[in-house]
Amino acid sequence: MSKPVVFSGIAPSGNLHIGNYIGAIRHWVKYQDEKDNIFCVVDLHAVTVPQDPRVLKDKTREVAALYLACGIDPQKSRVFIQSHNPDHAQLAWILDCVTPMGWMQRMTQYKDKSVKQKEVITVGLFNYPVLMAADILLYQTNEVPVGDDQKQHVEITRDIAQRFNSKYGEVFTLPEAMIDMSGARIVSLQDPSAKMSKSDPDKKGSVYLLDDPETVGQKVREAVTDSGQEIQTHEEKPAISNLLSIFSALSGKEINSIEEEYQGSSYQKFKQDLSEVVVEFLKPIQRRYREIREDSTYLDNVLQQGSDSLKSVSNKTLRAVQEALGLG
Ligand code: ATP
Ligand code: LTN
Repeated sequence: MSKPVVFSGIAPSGNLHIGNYIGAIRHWVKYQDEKDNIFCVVDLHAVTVPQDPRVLKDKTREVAALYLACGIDPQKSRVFIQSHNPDHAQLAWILDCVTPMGWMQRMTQYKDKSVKQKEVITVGLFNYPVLMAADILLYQTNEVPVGDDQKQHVEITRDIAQRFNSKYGEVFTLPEAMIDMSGARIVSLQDPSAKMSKSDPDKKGSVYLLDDPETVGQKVREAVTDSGQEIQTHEEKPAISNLLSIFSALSGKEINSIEEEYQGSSYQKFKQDLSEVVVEFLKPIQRRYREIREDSTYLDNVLQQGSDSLKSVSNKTLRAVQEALGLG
């Protein structure tokens, strides 16, 4: 039997942080052997908000190198850059033409981002979920491993696929979001009511995968805490609960056992140990990252092979779509 097709991606719109790792990348790595994996650097999504062109090119390679440094193995997974395959933009246009405006207007990420956006809000930002649907549907994806914030986008992808299939015939596989509830929403170290986010202008809210040990120590030390003393997961203690989730995800220890270990300890001691856990976790990733970035031919080859091998897959879907619509 063939393996389930997994597709996921991250936009190179800023620095990757431990929320991206805990909510998404670690699950990609974990199930690599059991699935047919496709991991994309979604640069077309990044340009839905203004980007500096020189920075974007470099960030795109940085994100790809971080996928590999975190454990994505090009022998087991295909890694590529979205804009290297024009089928994504082409299918997105067609899906734009079958997606009702009202569906997009309900998308919470669009509502959040359009409020924060200081410059003009583009049609691209509004249509973002349709491009995401195209990414997923092009490869007849079964599973989409993402953090909690992307659930709504995967649901709309299913709705778009269903609408297309019922109007024009069964072309698309219906994908499912794979969301592991532990660590699906890591929150900002400065504001536990907001998720940790690449685009947060407050850099102290996020621990980036490429932060040096001193910066990690400082960010963890300065992380906000809740009233009281207990180091325990509780809905009234969102800041400490978040630090416990991070500790657990990056150390591999169960939350219960961490709570037991720190019973009666101070926040200060807990934070000190947490920063060590984070630093030790990041060390090998940063080392591999530097090796990969030093050998740009290797990275370029991986990305080229990824997109070359996927074009025949996406093209097959696109042709079926064109045929179904009577295009050409
Ligand atoms: P941006 O601020 O540019 O929207 P982001 O930091 O929110 O970026 P995304 O590119 O939207 O990150 O997300 C990439 C992947 O990481 C998605 O699967 C998303 O669900 C997951 N993810 C992002 N932030 C978190 C978080 N704070 N906790 C858990 N998962 C997250
Ligand atoms: N919208 C996603 C990034 C993304 C994605 C995808 C994730 C674009 N296309 C396809 C999974 C599958 C985000 O995390 N902001």
